[in-house]
This record gives sequence, structure tokens and C-alpha cells, in this order.
Amino acid sequence: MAAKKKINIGLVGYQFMGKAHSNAYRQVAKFFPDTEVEPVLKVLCGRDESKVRSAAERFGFESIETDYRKLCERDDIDLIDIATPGNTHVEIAIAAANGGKMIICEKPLANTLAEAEQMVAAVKANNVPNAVCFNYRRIPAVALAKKLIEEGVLGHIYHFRGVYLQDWIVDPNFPLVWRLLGDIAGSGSHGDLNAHLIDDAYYLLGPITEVSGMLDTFIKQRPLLAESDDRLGGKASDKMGDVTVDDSSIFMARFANGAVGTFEATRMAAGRKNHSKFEINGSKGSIVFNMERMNELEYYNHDDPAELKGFRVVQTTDGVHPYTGNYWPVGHIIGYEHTFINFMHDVLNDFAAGRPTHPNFEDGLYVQKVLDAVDRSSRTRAWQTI
Ligand code: SOE
Repeated sequence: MAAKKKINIGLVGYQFMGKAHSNAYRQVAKFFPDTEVEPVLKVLCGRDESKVRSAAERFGFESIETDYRKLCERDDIDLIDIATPGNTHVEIAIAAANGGKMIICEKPLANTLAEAEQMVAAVKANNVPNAVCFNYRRIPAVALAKKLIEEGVLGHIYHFRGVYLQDWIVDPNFPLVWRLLGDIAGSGSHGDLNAHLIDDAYYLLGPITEVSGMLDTFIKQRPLLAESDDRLGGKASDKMGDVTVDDSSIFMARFANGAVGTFEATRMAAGRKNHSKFEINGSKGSIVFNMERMNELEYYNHDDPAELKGFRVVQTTDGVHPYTGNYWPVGHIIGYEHTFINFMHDVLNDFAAGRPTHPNFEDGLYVQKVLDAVDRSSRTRAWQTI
């Protein structure tokens, strides 16, 4: 067997996404024997030395850095992975591009359209391979949806109906974590959740041409954060502060292919945990995907005999489905972390082979254009073109 090409990883950020990406790098070669690359967990980077050191030990990194600028200049680093809050993406990506590194960046690409444009300009000027981590494209059921649409199984597409519903901030005493602060996160449910739906829709149906939307914040003040945890929350203090992002983001869209769409994202849907669901209706049938049941794809065939018409639930775990041959026997389901393993497998192998990969920074910029247009529409109360 030919030796695998080693890719030395410098990962910036060690919380939720840092953990997900580290795990994916460690698992790729175990589940994808065909992989031509071997990611090496070289350096974990973060500002707080003791926290980054303990995370590096847990995740299996060889060493640490506390300054991303130094990391981007190191000769022994091939790839910079940006798993930090949105406000730091632009500066890290530009430093990484100038250092000639391959780049993987968490979604959404940036906090603003202008920042996303600068990031695309930097990777182009330095000609470095780049990808944005919209991992949901690498869910077997979503990849199957793409295949069905491409093969014309759904016929001409009329509707995309997406909702992304969570409830982790329903409690008004949930503290002001960074995801609720505009200067760090950029936006709330909009960039965090609707960005996933926009990327799903772009991947499956192609570009959106115009949007009309509204953003809302129901709970305008929350207790300041006393201590964060490595999930989404932390301990509340007894002082209050302003919420500066949206709790809910809703918009209508027209697609270039003639389809119409609705998108709704919220963190205030009591009872919904990670309910990222879309339904697509075409002239020959429909499909439904829900992240909370991510191993399944519902399919309705309009041409079925009348007495048998109805949605069927496809368990996308049978070696014939995308990615699943790399995991377990049929019916033995996979989970959230595997979406990152699939993503890293595809992207790293594309990088190593010099192939274009998707979603890349240009695709991330496209998502940013839609996010920006919805934001403008909410403020101007008018339709906006992309
Ligand atoms: C938190 O809202 C979050 O973890 C998002 O940031 C992720 O992108 C999404 O996959 C799940 O929810």
C-alpha cells in the first residue's frame, strides 16, 4: 500500500467545533481505508494557555501555540483549521492564506459580507486550497437527496421548505454566551442556523435570486455569563446585559431554477433540539430530511400505484448509500460526529490531489450574500436581490 500523504494540522479553537474537528481528523483513516492522506494533529492554538494545553492533551495534539499569527508562519504546518467564533475568521484566514496554508473554516464563513469577500480575495491571491465546514452536505441522507434530485427522480422542483428549530435559549435566564453577542457571533439564529439551510438549499437546488425576510429578538436582556462550559451554555451571573443578535430569522426566497422556498430558523422553539428539517416537492415526488433523525430520508413517489401511495422511510445505512459503506452493517446508525469525518475525508483528499473542493470559500461567500440580503430586507421591509 502506498504511503499516505501527511497533512500537518494547526487547529485554532478548542471548544465545540475544535472538539468535532479534532475527532474527525483522528477517525478519517480508521473509517476510510482508501484515504490518501493522514492528518497529523500537530498544533492546537488558543489564547488561554492552560485551557489549550489541557484540550491538546485530551484531543491528542503534539503541541500548542497561543498566537495564531505564529502558527500561520510555522513551516511544519500545512493546514490551518479555523474553529473559533466568527469575529476572528477573517484575520486568521488572511494570515493563513498569506502563510501559504490550506484552510478549513467553520461556518458561516464570516460575520459580514465584506469580511467574506476579503477572505475569498486572500485565498485567491495566494492560490491556497480552501473549504468552509458546512458539514450537513456530508450526511448520507442529504447526499442521497442530492443524487435523487440530480437523477431527476423528483422531476421539476417546485418547493424548498426549510426549518431549523432549537430551544436552548427559551429560558430568559440562559446567560449571554458569545453566540448571543453580535460583535462576536455576527448574528444569532440567522448566521448559525439559517446558514446551514441556505447551504443545503444551494447544494440541492442551486442559487437563490431574491429574498424577503425578518429577524427578531424576543428576549432583549439576559444575565451576563459568569463561566462558560464547552457545550453551548454556562453559569449566569447576577448582572444583566443586552442581547445583540436575532433569536428568530424567517425568509421567503425565489430560486434561479424557478422553485420557491421558505426558511425559518429559531432558538426559541420549545421542545425542538436540533430540528434542521427540509422538505422538497417536485413534479414526480417529494423528500423530507430531519437532522434529529439523520439516518433517514423520507421519499414519496407520485407514480406509485394509488393504493400504495405514501411516504416511505429509507434507512440510509445500507452500504449502497453515500459514505455508509465505510461504517457499520445495515441499520447500525451513525451520528453527528460522522458528518465531520465524511467532510474531512472528502476535503483533505481533494486538497491532496489538487482537485477543487466544495463547499469552498466562494460557496461560503454565496451563503453570506443571502444572509446579508435577508438582513437588509428585514431592515428595509423590502425584497432584496442577491
Ligand atoms: C448551535 O446552534 C449549533 O451547534 C450550530 O452552531 C451548529 O452549526 C449546528 O450544527 C448545531 O447547532
